[in-house]
Amino acid sequence: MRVQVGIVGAGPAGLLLARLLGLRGIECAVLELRSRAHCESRVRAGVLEQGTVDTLDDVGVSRRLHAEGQRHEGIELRFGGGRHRIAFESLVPGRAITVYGQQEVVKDLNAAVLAQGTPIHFGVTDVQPHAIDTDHPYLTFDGQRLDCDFIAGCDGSHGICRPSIPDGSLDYFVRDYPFAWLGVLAAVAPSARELIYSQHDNGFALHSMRSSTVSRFYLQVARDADRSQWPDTRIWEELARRLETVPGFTLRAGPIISTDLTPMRSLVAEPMRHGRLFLAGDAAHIVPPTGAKGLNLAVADVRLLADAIADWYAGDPTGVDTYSRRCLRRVWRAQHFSWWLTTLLHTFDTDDSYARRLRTAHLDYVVSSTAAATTLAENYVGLPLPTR
Ligand code: RFL
Ligand code: PHB
Repeated sequence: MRVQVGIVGAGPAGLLLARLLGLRGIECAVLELRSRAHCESRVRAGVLEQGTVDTLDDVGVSRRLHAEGQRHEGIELRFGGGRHRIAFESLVPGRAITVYGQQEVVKDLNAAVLAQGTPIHFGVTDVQPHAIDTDHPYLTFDGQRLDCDFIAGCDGSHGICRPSIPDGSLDYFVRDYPFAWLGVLAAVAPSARELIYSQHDNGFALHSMRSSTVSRFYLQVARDADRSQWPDTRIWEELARRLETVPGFTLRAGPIISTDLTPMRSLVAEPMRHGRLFLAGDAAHIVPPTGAKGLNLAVADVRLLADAIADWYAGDPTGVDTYSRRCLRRVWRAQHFSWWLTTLLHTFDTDDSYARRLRTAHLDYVVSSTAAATTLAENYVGLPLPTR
């Protein structure tokens, strides 16, 4: 078997790359470890930046997103019992976020990629990149061989592509936080129209949603927490406490559909290329979910990668040679933003009364200064996407 680009991983990065390349007439194939049903039901991100929505519009994969997703022109910050709206419509006019589940994006992309005739091999085990230092790289899987000009490693943070790069070729930059997020999906109408990020002495809480009947919440918990320590009644009590305001706020509770635990971590592997293997999305970098940047960064990476590969086939290798440097600029901006928001909104075991006062002063500045609120808003809705 031979294609121009072999893509490992059918998450948002791999699927969008397959779509972008397909539209340019570049032949590819996608190899995915898990089943299609599994990929389409994994509950993860919910916030799409303006540039991500624009990209999905460009590739003709946004009909359902516009029909079923919700456009939000603000978020709320809560601390000390107060509530403060960060109003995108006045701070960053014309830019907004769209709340639409990542698994819905994946469903829409799967359908478009298969419809354009690009094969997605689901449930393949033992994928392995070879000869990435040569002009003739190839992938093996399940006893088969796929020759290609380029390999795109879009296989997430636990994938095989990054570890297949020879030891010592990548620099790693890592920050582990001493806590995790307990994610909760519940069959209950959202308790507010917009997302609420709440800083509380007991820890951070986030109110988000998926539809008019499904809410999504997150609670800061210990890094080694386990679900048995968090029975449903404790989850609802803690959410109500951490989201509390003066005057009161009523949190709607309902049946919990599922929970998940995400240890908070930042990681960047540089450069995002080794020979003919290009890394994109979580395969190259992860951020704590506080800034809602992970999926959006994956989209920004593969936009650049698709252009770079198309230019290479047209005889211009510049884009391929500068791919890593151009991606990393945005990646590090997102690293900083995610670290900043995480530090601002979470509690740390090392906090003393001085640290708590500093945090309150910082939050107070963010919600009372137009300059500070604009910094939050423009990073949150997403800086303009890079061009070639
Ligand atoms: P993915 O989605 O992990 O997809 C990688 C794919 O590769 C497959 N794979 C392999 N395939 C073949 N061979 C192997 N050896 C393989 N190993 C793995 C996997 O099965 C999978 O299908 O990476 P990608 O495409 O780079 O996309 C990244 C995003 O998924 C991730 O950054 C976001 O989910 C992060 N994130 C958020 N991002 C946002 O932009 N906005 C948000 O609101 C947001 N919220 C979140 C999040 C992530 C969370 N968790 C669970 C980590 C909230 C949470 C709780
Ligand atoms: C979500 O809805 O899953 C979500 C929203 C905002 C975040 C992270 C996750 O920062």
